[in-house]
Amino acid sequence: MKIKLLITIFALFLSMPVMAKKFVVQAEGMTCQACVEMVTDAFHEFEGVNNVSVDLENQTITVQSTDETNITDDQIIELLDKRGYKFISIKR
Ligand SMILES: [Cu+2]
Repeated sequence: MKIKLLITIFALFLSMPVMAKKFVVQAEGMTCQACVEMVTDAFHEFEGVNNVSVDLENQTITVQSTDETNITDDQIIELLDKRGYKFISIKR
């Protein structure tokens, strides 16, 4: 049955993990869980962002997004600066 095959292919397609790109931001000034939440929420404002993880010990923010090209370095610098954190570098 052709339709059954099509449905199977479609179901497989849907179950594939979303192709995600990621970048890692090195920052300074994040000290507690409130900082983690603030930074996490801020990055989630960008379209396509599906995961943000903050490592307080290493002062890194790892952002996974379906399209990380729509988030510029300047936007990230501003995002951190506005909230009192310092941008150090970014690895894309
Ligand atoms: Cu804090």
